[in-house]
Amino acid sequence: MSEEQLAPEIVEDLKQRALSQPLVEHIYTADPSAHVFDGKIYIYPSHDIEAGIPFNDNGDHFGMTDYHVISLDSPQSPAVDNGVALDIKDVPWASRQMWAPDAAHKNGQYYLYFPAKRDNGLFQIGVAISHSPKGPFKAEPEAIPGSYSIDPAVFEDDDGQYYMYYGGIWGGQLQHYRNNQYSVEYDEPTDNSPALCPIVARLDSDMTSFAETPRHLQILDEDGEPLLAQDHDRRFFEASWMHKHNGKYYFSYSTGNTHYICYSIGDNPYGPFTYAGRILNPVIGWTTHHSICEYHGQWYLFYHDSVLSKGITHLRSIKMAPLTHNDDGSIETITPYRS
Ligand code: FUB
Repeated sequence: MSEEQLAPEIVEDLKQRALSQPLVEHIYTADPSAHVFDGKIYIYPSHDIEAGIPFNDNGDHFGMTDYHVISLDSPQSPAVDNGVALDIKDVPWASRQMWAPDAAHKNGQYYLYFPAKRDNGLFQIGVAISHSPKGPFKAEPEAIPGSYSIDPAVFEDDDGQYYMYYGGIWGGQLQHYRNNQYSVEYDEPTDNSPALCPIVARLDSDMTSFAETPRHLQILDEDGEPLLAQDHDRRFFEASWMHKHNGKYYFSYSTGNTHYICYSIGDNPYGPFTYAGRILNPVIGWTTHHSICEYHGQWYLFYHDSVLSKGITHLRSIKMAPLTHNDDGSIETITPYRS
């Protein structure tokens, strides 16, 4: 393994200063997508493992093979691991790398959305269905038609429509798509061009297909101009999430190589969204990925870091912390370790 571990004394110091502790420590978990279903908190994370694949910039060492659902009766309750909810061997179209999932509930059915690579090395997004939020989930035989890239996040609007936000650059392959078509010739835009943005599509009433052609969502700066590809502190990288607060739509995401969770605000599920600031400062570990949900009037941020594994990027642990919306609609920035 080419990743270096943090020294024991640094790990001990980080544990003491950590804003919150891992929700579970018996397995590594990451990319927590949290929802309140039936009055409980259900978290749909990636299940990190040491797959024995050498570290590379494509993220092949993130070689996950199944999902576990973590539940909490309330924010103060112990987190419960509900066992294997879906295994890659039961997904006919997928061959490897089960990355960040999300879930949705409609009419008594629960839908687990997840990215994985096919045999040809391309990511697609699949769906699996259960009568219980804990699973087990049964995978549809094929991936969602027209889906690509990674990190699906499904948002239910107040009018009962569901929208999927997805995409991630570099290992997530979004840079190889234009107008929903793949070409290895397509790449990241040049520095002064608008940055690549995430994709949004409304889900069909069956929850297993898109109701419309997926489109890019725009993230604009304070002057109404698209964020540029060179603006690594603010441009979209991966880890889409949507929540609604006081009638406004908050699209949040990871900036990847600069390690921030940022947010932008819009007036409808498609945007455009205007960049509004940082939600989470960098954590220990390369990746940062989050979700936001409300429980009994208090908002929470769910996130991960690599302190438990002593800094190993692909062995992460999910955490949660209270999140505050200020009166002006801004979100207070969270720093994950006390100084
Ligand atoms: O967990 C694998 C990948 O790492 C996720 O899909 C990304 O968002 C990053 O957290």
